[in-house]
Amino acid sequence: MGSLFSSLFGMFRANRSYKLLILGLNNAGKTSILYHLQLGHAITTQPTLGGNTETLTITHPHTNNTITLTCWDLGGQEQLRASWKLYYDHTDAVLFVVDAADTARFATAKEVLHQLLHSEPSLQHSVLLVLANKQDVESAASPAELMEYLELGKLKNRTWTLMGCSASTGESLREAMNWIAENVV
Ligand code: G3D
Repeated sequence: MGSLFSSLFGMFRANRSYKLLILGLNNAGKTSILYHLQLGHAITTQPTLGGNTETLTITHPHTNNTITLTCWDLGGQEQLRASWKLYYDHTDAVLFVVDAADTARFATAKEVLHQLLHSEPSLQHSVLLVLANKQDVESAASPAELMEYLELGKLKNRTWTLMGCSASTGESLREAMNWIAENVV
């Protein structure tokens, strides 16, 4: 089927549940990444928070591996912030997606990311993968440029990385999931 996820299970440990959050500003490409990952699978549960959240749960039939991905927009929806906290507990990894071609919103993305990491105690132990998405767009900032812009060097006591990717072409999504599988303890 060409599904990325069917091969992903080989990367993750058996008999273990993984909880991943895909977060970022609207239009960053979160839903596209989610759909890319589930290609060939039809195991989707539908929005629970006013239509802004999508959750995908995949269980491997033989290894009892379960991977839950929850995806929502950060920024501009203050009224929902309290409900998001329900999803933070026991998060293994945060995938923070940035539209690398949308330079006008880098400042907002940076603010939202740092606020998230500093104000959510339940995310303290999550690893962080920042995805500089839309690398197929010519004007996109490079991963190195975005890393500097987002001031990721300021992060202390956290396992993190930044990778470029394209949800349109699928570029680097496999590497991204591999990094998560290797870095979640
Ligand atoms: P969101 O879930 O973060 O809000 P979406 O973002 O996944 O809905 O994507 C927003 C728009 O960006 C979509 O375009 C989508 O096709 C596009 N997009 C997502 N990822 C990429 C990428 O890697 N490269 C390019 N070129 N476009 C991307 P539309 O036009 O459908 O709104």
